[in-house]
Amino acid sequence: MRWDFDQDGPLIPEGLRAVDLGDLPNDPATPQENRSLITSTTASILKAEAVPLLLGGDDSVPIPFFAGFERFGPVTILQIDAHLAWRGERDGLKHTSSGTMRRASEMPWVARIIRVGQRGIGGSRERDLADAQAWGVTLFSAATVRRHGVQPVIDLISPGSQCIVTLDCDGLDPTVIPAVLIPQPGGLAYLDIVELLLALRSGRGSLVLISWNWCRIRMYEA
Ligand SMILES: [Mn+2]
Repeated sequence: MRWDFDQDGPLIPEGLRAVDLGDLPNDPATPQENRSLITSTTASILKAEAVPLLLGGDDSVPIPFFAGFERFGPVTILQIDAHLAWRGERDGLKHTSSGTMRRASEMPWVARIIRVGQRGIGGSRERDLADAQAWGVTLFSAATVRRHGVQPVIDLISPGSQCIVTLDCDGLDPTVIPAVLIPQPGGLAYLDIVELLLALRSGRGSLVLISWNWCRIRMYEA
């Protein structure tokens, strides 16, 4: 058994088992089929009362992942990202990495959205920010986290709520993960993420799920 110093415990606690389902088929006929496959796979894992962990893709991949929770809500989404991702559409397309959280906000089973790590121009337009705030999104910019740590974020998550954690790698500082599409200095530290996840595991969220998006790998919508 491997000891994990971040958790101050075993890497995988007793009674839990990690199962690798492998890659989903990566040659769907259409982007819509690709999204449907992510949604149906997520829903079937939840139906089996397991915790889905999605790795890979760009930051549009969480949209069909969130869609898989339709019959398993209400959920709180904790998103760590340098960007606001609240664009209505980009180049006429709705399911892009620029609109991830706006799409999430349109899902009735998403009760709350908490965002952490925004910085720089964050890919955001002023009206997108106004829309996000009007919806009720709570934002903790990277500068706010640097000033106050992650405890104010943890305090906002109701104990026992179902929480989806979605981690866009560009939310972390590029000295931690440089292989993202648009590296931007000033991001969260590795241990900020560890602290957030451990707080959720210890009873704040009854369900912790991570979609870990390597922004370097693009998933295009036709
Ligand atoms: Mn991002």
